[in-house]
Amino acid sequence: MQLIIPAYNEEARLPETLRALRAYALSPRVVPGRPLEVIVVDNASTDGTALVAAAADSPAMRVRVVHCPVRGKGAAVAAGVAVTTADVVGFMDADGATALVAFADAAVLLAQGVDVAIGSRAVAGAVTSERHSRARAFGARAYRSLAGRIVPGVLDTQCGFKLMGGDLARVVFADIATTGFSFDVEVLARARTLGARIAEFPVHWVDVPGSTFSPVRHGLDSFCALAVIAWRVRRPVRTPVTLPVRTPAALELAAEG
Ligand SMILES: Nc1nc2c(ncn2[C@@H]2O[C@H](COP(=O)(O)OP(=O)(O)OP(=O)(O)O)[C@@H](O)[C@H]2O)c(=O)[nH]1
Ligand SMILES: [Mg+2]
Repeated sequence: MQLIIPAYNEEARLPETLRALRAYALSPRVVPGRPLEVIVVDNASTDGTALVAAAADSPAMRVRVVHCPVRGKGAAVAAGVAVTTADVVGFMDADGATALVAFADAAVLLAQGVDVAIGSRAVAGAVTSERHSRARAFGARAYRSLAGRIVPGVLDTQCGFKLMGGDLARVVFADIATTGFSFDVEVLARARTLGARIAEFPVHWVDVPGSTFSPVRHGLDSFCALAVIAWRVRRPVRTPVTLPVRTPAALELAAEG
């Protein structure tokens, strides 16, 4: 399995996340499609993000650093997916906000035939500790309700943890135009257009200080991006695409997880 971590000025938060991932990946039967390879995608970081990522590389868990020329979380994740080859591809935030048991929960869904397993803070069973300001919480609620119109039935498009079939990920991300924080909504809408089965599962999520999301700088962008996505995904797909079917090997690996 290949896991993408977009990272912008994450020298403080990334090392602990990579340490925890390595320990988790080494514990038995937890990560689908072992061995786990991590692809850290950096762009424009002005700190030692690339250095701390490279330092975490080990035979037990390979860590590769990819540089993305385009700014933004969406652009970074897309650049990461573009270099993947694995049967199962995932992405996760550098802050380690989502408890890693999410791998095991997502693996169960993939083994059951789900194409996109998304961590959610909004379904029954989720445990969250938020420390966001009232203004941000209000913005998040408005955002969720608009995003829910684009991908009906999905309650939390923005949790940073998602796993999906590798072939599906490569097809979907090849066409993604959203470079910022709203890219998840376009990914889910496109995946659904291709007939993918999407399932949310509850996560344990803690707010980790040091967010790169600025409500003022990124908030308005994120809402505008939703309008563009709604317009883009309504347009007919130009070339007919067949939904890639995961191989039995991928399903077995997921089940083993
Ligand atoms: N490469 C890259 N990564 C980014 C960029 N912007 C954000 N990220 C990464 O995207 C992930 C999510 O960002 P966070 O800062 O945790 O923000 P968030 O999860 O949307 O919001 P919070 O709830 O405040 O944590 C982190 O791993 C960031 O480093 C960017 O421009 N380039
Ligand atoms: Mg975060």
